[in-house]
Amino acid sequence: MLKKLTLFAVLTVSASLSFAQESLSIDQAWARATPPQAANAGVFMTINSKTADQLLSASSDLARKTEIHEMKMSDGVMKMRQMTAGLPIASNQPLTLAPGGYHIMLIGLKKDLVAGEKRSLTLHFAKAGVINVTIDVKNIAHMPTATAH
Ligand SMILES: [Cu+2]
Repeated sequence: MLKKLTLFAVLTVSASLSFAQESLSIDQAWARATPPQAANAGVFMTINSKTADQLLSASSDLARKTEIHEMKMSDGVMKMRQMTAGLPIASNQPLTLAPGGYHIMLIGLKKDLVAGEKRSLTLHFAKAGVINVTIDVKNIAHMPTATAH
């Protein structure tokens, strides 16, 4: 009986450890396949966090610069700006980066993004720290709004 209790305690501890590691997760990171020699590309995803956090910055070796951007309709014109302070993430409220809204901007692409490929991106969070993300490159037509880049 005592043995069983000890085993139970060990299992509980390891379960709570993995719970802590997974307090922040990234779903469905993707980017559009780019036309040949495109200068820039956007990366999209959904960020889930059990605790409030902040996406501070992103980095990657796919492009010269990697920035956090917001696209917004302003006076009938699609405008894009860099979120220099990063993106706040509320607890248990998925934050979706999607075309026409928040995105990670790869500026000065070093190589075309080809449909079917997987690329990697690193995200830096205030609390969750460094998280590596796999980007699925998809063959999705550009929306007219994307030309605002
Ligand atoms: Cu952008």
